[in-house]
Amino acid sequence: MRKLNLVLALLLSAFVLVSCKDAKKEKKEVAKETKVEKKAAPVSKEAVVVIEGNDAMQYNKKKIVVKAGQTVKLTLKHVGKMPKAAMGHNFVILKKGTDLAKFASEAMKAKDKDYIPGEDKIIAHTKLLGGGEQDTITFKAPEKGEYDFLCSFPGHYAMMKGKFVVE
Ligand SMILES: [Cu+2]
Repeated sequence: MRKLNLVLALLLSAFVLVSCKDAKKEKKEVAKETKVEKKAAPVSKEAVVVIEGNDAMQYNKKKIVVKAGQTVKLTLKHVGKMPKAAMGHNFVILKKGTDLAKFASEAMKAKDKDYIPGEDKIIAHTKLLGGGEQDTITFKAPEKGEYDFLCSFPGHYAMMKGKFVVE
């Protein structure tokens, strides 16, 4: 009888040991999962945007979306072959409340400044490019909202415009 009790006690302690081990293992696994989750939600500080303009007076994007607080690295590529004087393209983002048509007509008169009439209505802009050229600009995303972008080369904004969205 005593022997039996001893065996039972041993069995019991072995069982306790095993279940303790299991509990530890589980804890470890939970910790692992939490770590993985943290890694899976990276906060990208930079938004890389590439937009193209062509000889048919078109951008290849009508909408660009970035996140508030991001640094935007934007590249405009003129993928056409025509010279700047005939088919120049730039990329201009306007401040909120700026009238697109009015800005475009002011820009038309600013040929000596590559059709940038002044910086006060502009959040960011590239250089004016001819076929085969490209320009990259870096700027801080403005506050959340929708902004107009356009090419300010005379007559282009009717086709070359879109929305720059900060969410
Ligand atoms: Cu253009």
